[in-house]
Amino acid sequence: MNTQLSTGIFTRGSGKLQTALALLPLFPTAALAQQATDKAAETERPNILFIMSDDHAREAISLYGYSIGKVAPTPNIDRIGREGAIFLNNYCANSISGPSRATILTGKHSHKNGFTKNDGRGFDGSQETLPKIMQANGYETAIIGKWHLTSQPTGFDHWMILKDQGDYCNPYFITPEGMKRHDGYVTDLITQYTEQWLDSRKDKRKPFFLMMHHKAVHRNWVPAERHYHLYEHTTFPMPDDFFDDYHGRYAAARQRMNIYRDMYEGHDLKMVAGIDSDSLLFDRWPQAFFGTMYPDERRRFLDAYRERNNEFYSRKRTPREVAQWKYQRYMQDYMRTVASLDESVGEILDYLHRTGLDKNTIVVYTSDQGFFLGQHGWFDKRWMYEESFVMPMVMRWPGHIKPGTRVTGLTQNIDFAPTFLDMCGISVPKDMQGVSFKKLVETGHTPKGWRRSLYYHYYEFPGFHSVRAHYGVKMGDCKLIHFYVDDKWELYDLKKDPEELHNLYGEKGTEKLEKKMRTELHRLQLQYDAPELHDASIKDPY
Ligand code: SGN
Ligand code: CA
Repeated sequence: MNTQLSTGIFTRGSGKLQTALALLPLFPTAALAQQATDKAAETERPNILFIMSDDHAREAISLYGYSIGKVAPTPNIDRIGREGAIFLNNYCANSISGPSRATILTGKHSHKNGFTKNDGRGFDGSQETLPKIMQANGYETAIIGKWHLTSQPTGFDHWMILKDQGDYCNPYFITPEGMKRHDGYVTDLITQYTEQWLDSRKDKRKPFFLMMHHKAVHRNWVPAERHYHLYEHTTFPMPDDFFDDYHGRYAAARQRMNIYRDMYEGHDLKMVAGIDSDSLLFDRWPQAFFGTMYPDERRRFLDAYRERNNEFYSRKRTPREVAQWKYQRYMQDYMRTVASLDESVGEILDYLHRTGLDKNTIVVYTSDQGFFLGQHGWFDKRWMYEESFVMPMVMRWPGHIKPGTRVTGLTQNIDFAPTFLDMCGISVPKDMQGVSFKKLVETGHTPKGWRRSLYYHYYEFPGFHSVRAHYGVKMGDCKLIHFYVDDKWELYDLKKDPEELHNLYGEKGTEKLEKKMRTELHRLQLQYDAPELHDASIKDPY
């Protein structure tokens, strides 16, 4: 058993027992052996390092095997999945930041934890949460980075959170002592503060639960200075449906999240007024974002983009060519900020290795939701369409998760809290709506009776990007969505139409399928005690 552990051969079953037995030969007497067993039991409880980035699309993680990864790989994030598991069907319950975070903390859908939209009302921190339960069970808890739930964090022994969304350059952090600006690039600062906290823990025998929440790769995609020129000669593959006409999809035709129409040219795309200009084109919030750069930083930033910005003006371009140019600029900056995330993950994995913490730490990398990288011509998220609904996730836990595991069962962010509690041997409160997927990740198999469908509900309308509120169900290869404000339905067969371009709803021959999906939707609404909303009073601001 000892040999098996030390050579890294996968063993399942009681890790506690294995470690205790592994220590036995060192202790001559039974009493000492007992002490060792107790000590092992104490230290055996795994630590959890939960790394979550913001808006990181599955397609932008090379382990998932998409074409973007071939030109812009993420070797360190991949390492977690190679040495552990990759999740192939992991989804969020409500594809937007605050709600996803609230769901992760509570193990509940938005209508149960009360945080349905990013509307500034704040998370009710008096409710039961994952960190509170971990804390009550002897874990040291911390959160460093993006919080985005307005109210002050509860349940954490240590917290250091970004102000609101956080800035890329010289961001403000809030701690119980107040708010302070910190010089540096946000991803690097979060990495540095995470390591500092790990170093400074008072009682190192106590296991920890640490949430490391990055701002990257959130809009407006400002890279670290060292990455300004990365990918400048890379052409990113453009999705086939980039110039989608939204035929048959009422809500999709009414959004404001189009790369070539709705991106702000200065703020998002770093475009300037003309050849050799230092004035950014439409920069919606000049005080924030680039406004947090020091003058010399701003100069170096403008200089770095100058040649490529000049090139843009070097010849006349058709609207279609401008759209293509914008897509490349978007992808280059998006993947540059991903590069900083990947470096951060590499740094943290090395840190865990250096300190020996890697052996007993569950490392998770995920994103608060998915993101559009040009599909339908879009950026942002919010939709129940696959690109934004899916949450990429990889997880490493030596001795428990076999390297190369592929989790194919349907998992959702309501499951994270119950799973972590289960992995730490802590019982799961009955009112959590998620289910532990520990068995799925430990065995690589989906047990009989595991869920066959997922419930989803997006609420934030009217709101940024004008995505109409909707709920829906995904089951097998099918998806049924109800945009309830306008009472419009969509039905997709993902096998035949993975890009969700062909709305089958109301088409002849789909009646049976529609009925089946509707029945399943109602079953889920009952199961989760979810309201079926029909609020026709909400008006579209556009
Ligand atoms: C900001 C962004 C939006 C984004 C929301 C929510 N605009 O308002 O594009 O949808 O955050 O994002 S920005 O130009 O101010 O960045 S979330 O990830 O926090 O939910
Ligand atoms: Ca987000």
